[in-house]
Amino acid sequence: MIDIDVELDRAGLTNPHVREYVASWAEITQPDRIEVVSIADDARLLEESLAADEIQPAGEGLYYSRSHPKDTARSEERTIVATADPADAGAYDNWHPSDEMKPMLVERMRGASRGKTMYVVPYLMAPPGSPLERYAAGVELTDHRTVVLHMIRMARVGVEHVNDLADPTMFVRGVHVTGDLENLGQGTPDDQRYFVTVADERTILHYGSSYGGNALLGKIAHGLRQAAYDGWRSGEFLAEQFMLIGITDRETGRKYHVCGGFPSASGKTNLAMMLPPDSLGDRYHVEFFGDDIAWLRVDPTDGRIYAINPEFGVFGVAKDTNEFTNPTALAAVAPGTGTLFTNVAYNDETHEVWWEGRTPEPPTELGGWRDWKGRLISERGDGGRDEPWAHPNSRFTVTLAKVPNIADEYEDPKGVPIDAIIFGGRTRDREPLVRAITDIAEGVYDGLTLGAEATFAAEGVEGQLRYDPMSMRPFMSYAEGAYAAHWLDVIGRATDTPIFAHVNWFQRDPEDGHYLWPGYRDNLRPLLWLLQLRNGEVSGTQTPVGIVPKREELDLDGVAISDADLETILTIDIGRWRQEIEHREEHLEGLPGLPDAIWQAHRRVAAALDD
Ligand code: SPV
Ligand code: MN
Repeated sequence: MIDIDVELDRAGLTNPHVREYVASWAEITQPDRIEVVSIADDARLLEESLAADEIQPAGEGLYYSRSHPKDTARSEERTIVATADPADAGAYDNWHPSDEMKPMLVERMRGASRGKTMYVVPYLMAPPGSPLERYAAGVELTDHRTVVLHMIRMARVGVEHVNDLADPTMFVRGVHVTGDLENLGQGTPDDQRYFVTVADERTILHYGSSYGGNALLGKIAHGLRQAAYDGWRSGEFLAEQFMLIGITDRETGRKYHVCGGFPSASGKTNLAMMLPPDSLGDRYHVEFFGDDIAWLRVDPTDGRIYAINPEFGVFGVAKDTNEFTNPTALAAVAPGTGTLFTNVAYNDETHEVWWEGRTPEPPTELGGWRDWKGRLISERGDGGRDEPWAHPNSRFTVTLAKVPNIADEYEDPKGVPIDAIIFGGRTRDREPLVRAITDIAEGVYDGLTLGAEATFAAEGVEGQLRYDPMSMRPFMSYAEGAYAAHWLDVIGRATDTPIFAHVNWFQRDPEDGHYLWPGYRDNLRPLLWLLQLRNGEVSGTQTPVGIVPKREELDLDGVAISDADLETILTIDIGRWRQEIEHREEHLEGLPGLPDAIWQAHRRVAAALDD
């Protein structure tokens, strides 16, 4: 039996409740060694991982890792929220009784760390000193060193974050066991994986993966699922899959903050890291706060909604990241940043990395290049042409501080006041460039009816949305009715309410399919209009589904768009909207216990469309 106390003493981990929790799980998983880590251990852990060939060098201060080929993404089917109360079951949270789930997880984890090290990762999911700090402390126990390297980049890691808690029992208890990835039946009826958040016990038990949100328990298991549940139970805050940016108008000296949700593959990271278009670059400065999670609360001093990004880093999708789509991200992963790339293509000889969309064509000199599975491209038989080199969910992991336009106040414990909350999906028709919503219930209703378009027949009916309320579908941790009521309550308590808006960068021409709006940097233009609308500087045109810009209200200096295309993206297609309302009705009926205010908002919009 290992002497746990010796290691906990060495690391200065003094919280008796954390010590007890570590000891009780060590008894279950039975590791050979135990090691408490902090950010100061990063360099040593990198050296050890390189020596053990778990990661490879990818240039100066850059690293590369491959995951097991059967373990490359979050699994929604295997992700479960468990509590003691069946009323927590919603349409999306995959609720199971906790007294059924816990013994199953303990069984799978028993003895699973024999021969391995159990890393103890104490962390904080908030800037230190935040009013929400009491919900932010956690400890992840993991058997995987690469997961530790990721956690050090994605969360604030160190014993100081759990030693002196106001309530020493108030930390999230996370246990991550990788399991035998070769033999877990991933994706089969006999799938052995379980990713369980026991929300009413603030316990997270993940078994059967070492990838992303399946394994970095601070990020979405704690930062979204657990935090959403805590925010609701306490009544204090919302935890959402939102990006968060700041926009400064140098001419007026005013500073604005915008947060918002976008289903995956809708360009959320690109938007969060956006630079202003050249013609507006002198006047406006855009700052990055976060690309994936925001916690929102009402501040009693000024009655405004304040947001923090609880994360410490970015776990960004590599695919299609390039000088045009996201120059900020490329600068953030440059040499010397400590970036860890996962499942991109890697060159054994030059230590370069590459992914689809990094350059229009893959490297022509194939020598040394291996795909994400480790196969030499030159020996693949397709000359590198047929199968992708990088996995579509390949990632870069880097701390926020390395993002060149990171906001000065990103660690401000208070957070930043929110002016606008936006939602956006990938929609080829119907959704205009931007429509603003000033009524709170209609704004929340809009978030609840957010969706991403089904892209091919297998995913659903063409033109019909896969609804993804607030972009939280994979992260819901209690019933949607209560979730909507909590939104109405928190935003309703603000005395200075943010404006809501729905945005869409992806309208296409029905004939030739070209995108009507150039997107990327130019996306700042509709956001500026939205902020001007909130300030009363423009008035827009009221439509049944919100306020759209009059064309002369948008600053379009230097934008390549035809008059006809502009007309289309600023116009409401009433026929298509009536169709959508019917789909929405069905969608809302599937969300149990929605508040009356949401149904009334729905009926108001439907009636306005029929006028
Ligand atoms: C997402 O899938 O929305 C992510 C990545 O942010 S993961 O942390 O793996 O969930
Ligand atoms: Mn995400």
